[in-house]
Amino acid sequence: MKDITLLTKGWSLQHEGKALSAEVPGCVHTDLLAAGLLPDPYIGTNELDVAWVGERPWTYTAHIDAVTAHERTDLVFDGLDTAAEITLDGSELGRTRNMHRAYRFDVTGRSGELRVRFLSAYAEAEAVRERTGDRPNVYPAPSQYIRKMACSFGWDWGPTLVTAGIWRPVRLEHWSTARIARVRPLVTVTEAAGRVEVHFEVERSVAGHGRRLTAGATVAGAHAEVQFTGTRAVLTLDVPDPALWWPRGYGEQTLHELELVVSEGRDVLDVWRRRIGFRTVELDRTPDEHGTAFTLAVNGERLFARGVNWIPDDALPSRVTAERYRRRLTQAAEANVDLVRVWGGGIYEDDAFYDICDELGLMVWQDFPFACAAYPEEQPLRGEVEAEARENVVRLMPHPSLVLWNGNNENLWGFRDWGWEPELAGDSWGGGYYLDLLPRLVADLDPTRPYTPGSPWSGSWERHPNDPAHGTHHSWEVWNRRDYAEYRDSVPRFVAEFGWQAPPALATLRRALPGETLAADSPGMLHHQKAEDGKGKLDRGVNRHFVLPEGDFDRWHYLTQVVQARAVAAGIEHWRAHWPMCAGTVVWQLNDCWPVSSWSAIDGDGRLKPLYHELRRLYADHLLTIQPDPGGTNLALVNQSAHPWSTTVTLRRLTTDGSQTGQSTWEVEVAPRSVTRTRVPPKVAVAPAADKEFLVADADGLRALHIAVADRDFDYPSPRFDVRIDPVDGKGDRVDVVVTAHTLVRDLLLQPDRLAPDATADRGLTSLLPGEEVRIQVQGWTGRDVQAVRAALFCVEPA
Ligand code: BMA
Repeated sequence: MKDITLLTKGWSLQHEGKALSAEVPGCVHTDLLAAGLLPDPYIGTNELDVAWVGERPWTYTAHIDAVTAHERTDLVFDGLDTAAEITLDGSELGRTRNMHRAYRFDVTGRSGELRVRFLSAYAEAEAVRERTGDRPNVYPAPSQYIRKMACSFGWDWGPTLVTAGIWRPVRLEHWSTARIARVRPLVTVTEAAGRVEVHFEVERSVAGHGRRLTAGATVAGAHAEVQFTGTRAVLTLDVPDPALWWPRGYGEQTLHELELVVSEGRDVLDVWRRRIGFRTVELDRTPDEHGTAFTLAVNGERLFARGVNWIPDDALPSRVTAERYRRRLTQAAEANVDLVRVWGGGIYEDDAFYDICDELGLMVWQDFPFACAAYPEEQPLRGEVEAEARENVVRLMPHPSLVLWNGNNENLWGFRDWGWEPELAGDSWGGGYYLDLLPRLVADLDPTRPYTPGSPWSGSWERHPNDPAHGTHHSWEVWNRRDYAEYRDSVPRFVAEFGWQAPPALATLRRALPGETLAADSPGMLHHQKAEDGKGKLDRGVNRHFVLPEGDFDRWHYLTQVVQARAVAAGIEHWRAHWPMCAGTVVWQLNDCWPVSSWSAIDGDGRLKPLYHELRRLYADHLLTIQPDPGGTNLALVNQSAHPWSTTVTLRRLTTDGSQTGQSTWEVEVAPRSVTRTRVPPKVAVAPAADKEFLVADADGLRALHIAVADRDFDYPSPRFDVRIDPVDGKGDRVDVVVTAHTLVRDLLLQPDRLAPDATADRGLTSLLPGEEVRIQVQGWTGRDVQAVRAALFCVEPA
């Protein structure tokens, strides 16, 4: 049986003549941090002072001993970041230049000093650029000349921290006769039968060549065996009536262990195990009267994808543990998200990421790692891209959560629309990867899964790649130049990116910017804002709705977070109400990789922005919304559940002092997976310029509130409310904050981190009518000080 020795201990990092103890997996930054030789790059402007780390070569060393009774010993690196020369006892084992690949070297019978010398990623990228010539890039970074996480070089939400190191596990694998080299389970489901075709390959030792081996595969009670003398074979397992895997909200996430055992006689040589799921996935791209659809269907169930974009959860990605993935993905699931897009400027994530998505029923859309640049197709890059894609497609294909491969982020758009095409003058730019190489590889290796060449993509060069009527669309004009209400001006077929920025929680800012007197434009705030004119866009976003609070940081911070939540709500409410024409929204972005002002719903310290709580409402099976459109005002009820939704809608017109001037009540039944839209009846409608009246709709505990004018033009009363703290018996670390409104209280927010840095609240923005109360569960703070709570509470104030 194969034997594994993990090589996690005994590593050193050479630094200025000293050998620092090194952590593997890890990276130079984490080792220097642990040794106290580097200031935390996430604090203040330290990022600038640590730039040198990415600009020089680094060497890791360890002693290895590969002497065993086995016929073969392989040294296996699951990931090297990035350009490395590897030597054992002074002789070269190999060179690498791709962070997205694993590497295996035959070190049979050898022992001695293992050295992994990393070149600076800049030096490697420059050397490749010399060979291929220059290509356009949205960012100044040379990210397209090296197969390394692109955002390592900086992004519009990320620091420039050019990492190097052994970022994934290393081990020695000792084996004899044969080892399992590659397994591709092709899972299909027809009528009531599941089938797994297990395509596998083995590597044989010299002595193992031509020997008769047995391979046996088992899943869900089905078993098949084959005897073989070559290096590859296929086993087919039929499972009658298998329990299916469903996305969350649609059914169970049943997983079945698939096991492949290769043996010779009674000797088990190697075993491979993964959890698979029985489910089908299709992507409907049929032309119709509106353009070209982009609708995912799982097990035949067409669905509106409730998505978020995922970026690497740490700018030093080796720090992201399985626990951290679980925490973050559970947060996504608890916000009623059902699809996570792994964005192309990051990485193919660790297996743990996809395991957790399998368990939580989160569908995964995986970008190949190409983003926002023209990528040369010359060597050495072409061979790297092919090798990396082959390896990762095979690695990830067992996961039922994986529903879509996507060629790149925004590169088809950039080629056509951002001036690349003329600038390239015929040079390669990656089109051959996205439109030829990658689809061929996916069709060959993983033919049960759909592939799309890019996001956005309209399906044809005859159309603009970002044409909202065809395929995927990235909606960025609104954040960049317009008011969020303008999300309502179009109905794209699938919104794969859109979003609005807000700063992180106050406790996150205080930790990241110690000693700074916080202001919207204080130096640390500006350093931790990487987007072009980010602060200007935040200010203009606030200013369209509120009076920009000059010199009042807390108020600015609250209002930017309100505008972020409202902006994303405007988009999702409108687009979801247009199902099935629009078949998904993927919010930019779920998470952050350091403390920063960004489009994220969860900040760099893991704290929740009000947007996070809003997502839970926006992505629930039942959504109630009021939407203005040029012809009047509509009320929409979205029912994404499998059951009819019968409810009573009460629509009221109220004045700012709380009196009611109109009401209409009616029964509705919304069919499963569908939307009902009703015009607001004229007798309750508010005039387009109404500044003293507003609409409130209630149904089944859901609430929608509609004010026709900008908040700054609305005649808000001075908000008045009582605050009470209710201890919660038996829960030592919890209290309930109960707020009772005496006036209209709009977008009330408790910022729990103002009570204690680690305190959390179970809700975000809440609007109360006079007389209504809300109970906010606060975890991690048990004070009794009502004044402290009042200081952590915000709401909309009259202009
Ligand atoms: C899109 C994304 C990212 C970027 C985001 C916000 O371009 O694909 O590249 O971070 O918008 O600008």
